[in-house]
Order: sequence, then structure tokens, then C-alpha cells
Amino acid sequence: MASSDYVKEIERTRRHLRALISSKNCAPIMLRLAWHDAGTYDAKTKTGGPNGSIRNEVEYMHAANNGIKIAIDLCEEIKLKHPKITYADLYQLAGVVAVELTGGPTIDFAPGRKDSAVSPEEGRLPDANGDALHLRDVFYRMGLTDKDIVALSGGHTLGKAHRERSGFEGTWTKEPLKFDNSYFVEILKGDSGGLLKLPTDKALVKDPEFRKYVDIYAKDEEEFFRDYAVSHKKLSELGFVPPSAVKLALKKTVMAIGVAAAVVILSYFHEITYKHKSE
Ligand code: TBV
Repeated sequence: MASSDYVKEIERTRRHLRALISSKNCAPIMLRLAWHDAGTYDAKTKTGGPNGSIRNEVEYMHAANNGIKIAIDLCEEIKLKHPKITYADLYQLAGVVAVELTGGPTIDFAPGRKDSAVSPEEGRLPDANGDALHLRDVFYRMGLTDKDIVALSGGHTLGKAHRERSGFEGTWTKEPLKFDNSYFVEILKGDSGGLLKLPTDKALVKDPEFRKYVDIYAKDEEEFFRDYAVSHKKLSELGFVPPSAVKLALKKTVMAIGVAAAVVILSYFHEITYKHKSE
């Protein structure tokens, strides 16, 4: 995994994703796809997470994934051109490219995720009608923090809610194809702001611990971008240990020792056979 051939193919896939996402203006739903594949992670049982399982009908039919099939089908066009790339890597790469193309921070991408045919049970993604307690329940289960919750919620700077998909309607910001810190500016205005606020968005303003980060991000876009890039990478790698250079070197050493051992063992057997024949 993550051999130099695979890494080159990732770069070609990245370019195709840029072309697709800019021509279809589908950055928001691509970001949503990346999150919904990753956001099922359970750190205790090490199940769910960014493993491509959202492509399974049982999973994309979950109520929380309403409409996500559009993004899955768009990604399938790319998968046909780059069949070596796993769905898990493809969806996470699409999320990273979506943020970058709409003016957001550059997010480091490490390839090598494996696909899973097993889907988690329904109900692991947050419910938009939930409160602060619910958000913590869900994100702590993934191994994420309060800061991650607020930073990642800033992803609602992109896109809109559709009545026929979630029951909610409207955009969170005035420019839903621009990735900036305006989500935080808007939620601080409360209902008088006129734009969409989910109960979970309001919980970020009400809860004192969450509110600290909301205030910081509304004032300082640089800080939001820095924290967002870190939290996005964390979410995109839940349950995944990128095959690093060190581990690759270790693997090669172990393999070399294995080969050496095999030679010794084989020559030993050769010896016995030889002796046996000459007796
Ligand atoms: C759409 C709910 C990124 N998110 C979206 C909808 C709803 C939520 C509307 C779906 C529709 O009707 O089309 C109801 N989003 C949530 C909740 C949280 C949340 C409950 C809790 C923190 N999604 C997501 C995270 C991120 C997204 C953490 C962060 C970037 N979601 C997202 C985008 C869009 C939605 C970009 O929540 C717009 C899609 C996965 C579009 O325009 O089609 C944890 C997870 O953040 C649930």
C-alpha cells in the first residue's frame, strides 16, 4: 500500500477530482460524503470510519445519508478512471479537494485506506435536532474533542440543507460555495441573522466550552483554517494508521530477514536430502 505507483495515481485522481468538482459545483456534497463515511467511527470497537462502506446500499439508505448517492455516483466516474484507488481514499480525497477548491485551507492527505464491505448499524452520525450533550456523545465516541466539534461544524460554511433530504431548508452562509469563517459570524447573530441554524448549530453558541471556540473562529479566520485543517485530517484518518516511510523500511527489513531465514532452512533441507540420498 501507498507504493510510489499508488501515490502517483493519487495525484492523477486529485487532478480529475478538481476538474469534476469545479465543473459540477459539487464541493458541498463531496465534503458531506467524506464526513458521512468517516463519521461512523467507534474508537472502542474500532468499527466504522473512513473505509468506503458508505457505497453499500444498506448504508447510503440510512436516513442521515439522504441525497448522498449523488456524490457516490459522481465519485464512481473517477473510480472507473482510477480503479486502483480505494473508495475509502477516493471519498476522503474528494473532501480535501472540495475544501481546497472553495478557498479553504490545504489539508494534508495520507493515502492507504482499505475498503470495507461491512457497514455500521444506523444511528452513528449526529442528529441535527440534538443538543451539546448529543454532539459530545457522538464525537467523543470517535475519539474527537470539543475543539474538533466546533472546527468541523465550520464545514457548514459550504452548502445547503434540502427540505426533501433532511427536513431543513436553506444555507448557513451568504456564499455557500466559498469556504471561510462566515459560519461562525452567522451563528452568533442568532435567529435574527435570517440564515439556516440547526439545533446543533445553536448548541455551539449556547454551550460555554463550545462558545469559546466559536468566538475565536468568528474573529480570526487564520486560526479557524489552522484548526480546521488539523481536525479534518483527524476525522479523515479515524482508525487508519498511514503506512509511513519508517514502517515501510521496517517491513522491508523483516522481509529481508525472512528471505535469509528461508535460504538457511532450504539449504538445511537440501543438506538432509543430499545426505539421505548418499547414504
Ligand atoms: C449538510 C447535519 C458537512 N449536515 C447537512 C445537513 C444536515 C447536517 C443537510 C442535509 C440536506 O438536507 O441536504 C441536517 N452537520 C449536521 C450535524 C452536524 C453537522 C448534525 C453536527 C456537527 N457534516 C457534518 C460535519 C461536517 C458536515 C461535521 C463538517 C464539515 N453537511 C456538511 C456539508 C453539508 C452538510 C458541507 O456532520 C451541505 C451539503 C457528518 C449540501 O450542500 O448538499 C458529523 C456529520 O456538522 C453528521
